[in-house]
Amino acid sequence: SITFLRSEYKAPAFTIQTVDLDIALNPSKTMVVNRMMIQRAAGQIGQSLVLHGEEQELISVRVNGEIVRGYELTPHSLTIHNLPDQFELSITSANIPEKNTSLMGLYVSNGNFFTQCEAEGFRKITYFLDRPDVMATYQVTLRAIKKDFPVLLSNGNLIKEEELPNGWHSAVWQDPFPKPSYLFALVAGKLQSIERTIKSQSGKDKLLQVWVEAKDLDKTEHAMDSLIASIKWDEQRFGLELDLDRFMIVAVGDFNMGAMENKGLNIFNTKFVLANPETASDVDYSNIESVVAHEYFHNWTGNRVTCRDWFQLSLKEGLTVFRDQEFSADQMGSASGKAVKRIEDVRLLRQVQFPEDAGPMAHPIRPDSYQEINNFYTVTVYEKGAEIIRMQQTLLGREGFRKGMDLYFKRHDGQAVTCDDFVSAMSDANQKDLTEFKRWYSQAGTPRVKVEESFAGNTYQVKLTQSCPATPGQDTKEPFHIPLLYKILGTESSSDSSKASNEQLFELTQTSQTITVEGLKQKPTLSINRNFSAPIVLDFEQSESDLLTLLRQDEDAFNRWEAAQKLFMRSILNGATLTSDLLNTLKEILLDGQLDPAFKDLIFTLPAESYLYEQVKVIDPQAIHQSRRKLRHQLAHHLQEAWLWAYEHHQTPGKFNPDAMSAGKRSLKNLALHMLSESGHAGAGDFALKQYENANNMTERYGALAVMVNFASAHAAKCLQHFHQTFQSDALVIDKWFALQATRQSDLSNPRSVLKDVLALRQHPDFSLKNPNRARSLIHAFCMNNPGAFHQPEAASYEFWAKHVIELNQINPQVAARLARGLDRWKQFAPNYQVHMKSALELIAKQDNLSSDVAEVIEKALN
Ligand code: BAL
Ligand code: ZN
Repeated sequence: SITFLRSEYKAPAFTIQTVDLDIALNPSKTMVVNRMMIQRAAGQIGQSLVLHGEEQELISVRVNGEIVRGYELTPHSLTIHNLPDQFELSITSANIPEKNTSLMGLYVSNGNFFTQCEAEGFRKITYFLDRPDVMATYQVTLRAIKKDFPVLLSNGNLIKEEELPNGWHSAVWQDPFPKPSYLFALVAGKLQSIERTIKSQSGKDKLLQVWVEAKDLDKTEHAMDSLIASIKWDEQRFGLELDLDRFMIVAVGDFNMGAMENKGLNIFNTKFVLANPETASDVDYSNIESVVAHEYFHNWTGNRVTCRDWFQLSLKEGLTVFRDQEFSADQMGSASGKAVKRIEDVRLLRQVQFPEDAGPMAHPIRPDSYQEINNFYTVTVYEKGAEIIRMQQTLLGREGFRKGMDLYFKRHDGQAVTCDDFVSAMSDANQKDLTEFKRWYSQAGTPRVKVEESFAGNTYQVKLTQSCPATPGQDTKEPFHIPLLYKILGTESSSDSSKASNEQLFELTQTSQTITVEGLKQKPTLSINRNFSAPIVLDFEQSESDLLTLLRQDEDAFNRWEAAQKLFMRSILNGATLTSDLLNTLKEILLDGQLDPAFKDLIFTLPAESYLYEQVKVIDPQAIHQSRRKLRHQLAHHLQEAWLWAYEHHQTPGKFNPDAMSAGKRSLKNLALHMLSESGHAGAGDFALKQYENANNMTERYGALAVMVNFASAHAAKCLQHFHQTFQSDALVIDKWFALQATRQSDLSNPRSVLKDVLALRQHPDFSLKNPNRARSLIHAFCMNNPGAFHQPEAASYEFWAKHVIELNQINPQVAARLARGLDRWKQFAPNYQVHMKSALELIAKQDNLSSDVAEVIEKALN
């Protein structure tokens, strides 16, 4: 396989100014005529034109109207020699959308046509310079049989519609903004829309549409509201206005990713569009809001300013995730809501990104190499990328960050640029040297900061020492520039309390530095890395009494939460008992009527198993799983009365409202139900059944069902069946039905029981590996989201995993490669697991016809 290197970037030898596509849509054979105006770039005399192209039948090539025959064609490219400096190139080709199960390029889903071009899908539609630094303006003519495909959509503005002979019709779309090919999109089929017209900042009318299948029209309101809120937010926070007259969102049931930011025509996985109270949970509502925002925000950070090459992916993704995180935090409506959002984001980072950064696929947020770019749409590029943007805002302040954004757009609007260009704009707008900071872009691995406190003779000192573990290809690391927000608590007795009582920013830039505070009468309590100001691991043996102080009174809600997480982690990993001080504090928190219920819910959400794995040298997954369950049992048992109070006092009567406060109440109520069941409360079974039967929303219904299934209630089977029957025509809810069973907790006395259920569900008539959401709801859910059931010291579940990676590899390489990541951390596991994991990996490695996607992941894991 080929490895692509960032250092080998070369500007294209030709540029394409305009693209005129004429596409006659037919599921079994779609014809594409692509007429381009092309120019030789300066200094490229004598170069041949090498276009990307895959899985197409090439029909003809014309230069300035004349047929060309002397081209070279390979399965991946078309090379044309002896070209003038400026010419019209017209290429006719055909492809077969209904046979396209990779869901890249043009494909059919439920009888309708959709495209996905990022990163390299456009080359399956036509021959092209399919790279993001080639930006052209597009005009697109779509033709199709009208009765089958009444709606024809593409990027930009609709300029003409026509009836054609034989029941065909056509539509012409023009996108006024130059764009790279990865932002091209078309949609055709039987769809309907809801629309709204709004006025943008400068008073222009904007038409907004959400397109879905007719049966889903009643599930579009939340996506539309989220879109309008996103448009307003970007105007207010960054002064960025929607630049098109029309903005469309389309939902599709077969989709590899969450959604795609095609210019003016965002295509979404149905999971991130469709919602009504009966079918979507609070988590779905909140995901829809943030994904709609994310794709909309790409219109500026990604589309108006795009990436020079795919190594720069975080330029648009890290920045856009940061923007959607800030938006969602602002939508929470309260300070505690913002903290809740921050905690949720950090939980995701630790659960998924920290393991990635410590495993065989570790890469800097701006990778130096890849075999398959699809494998680099990672939590590192996205979520860690967002943390690196957030740190720049922390270092420069919100106003400074805004100045940097303004300069970035002023310099680079309409261009394809690099991460360095972004940091230069931040640096120049603020006259701040970010040279060392840029190591965050080039070095992989999660930095660790060791914190050592001392107190002597009224002087308090904190010694900070940073290090970073080796990662593939990077044995040693230079120090990172780490912004640490901190505050010193308990300085009331200080002679000059003003000195130490405010939150401050410490910039750790060297291997070791010390913070000194003089004039204290007693040792204070340190609150550091507040609001998780840097994406690091803190090695800090803070005393239980200091952690309890933080848990009780730190006004930084993140560190309050963090204190509880640390104490829980010590209990799980070291078997430390929960002291009565801790239990009393937790009880006070749970019973505190002033505290945000969503925050309480997070306090009692234990560290994820995948994060716990990162804390030990050798992973014994069953030991960690059982120890974690034991801790949960203690929390359930000791606080039983408080859980009962929480269950009874977090009702949300009346019409369903997805707002943050109501959602928080429901999540705490569901947790309380879980804890009551765990504690063996006599009423728990009844509560669950009643909650299931009376629920007017999916969050409560699903929460109750989950409790019944996880605690093997006598009603579980009946309710599961009822749930399936009630929602059988709603694919997204049936996905939940599969996922719930795939992620249920294992019976400690019968560890194979979940696998047995999953094997049976695999044969269920509703199951299909071809639909990515469905595949993920069962296979990925079991293998990646149920570590306690999946990891057993035997071959069975690892063989199940390998078999499905192999099967999916034939159908959809991207979905297969995600699953293939499931054993990334195998070398860290205890030998009795490792041996079976290795065999499973080797079973995949020896297959012929592995896609580049799966091959790269498995090769790196075994290396
Ligand atoms: N650009 C791929 C999907 C997303 O990140 O929005
Ligand atoms: Zn994105």
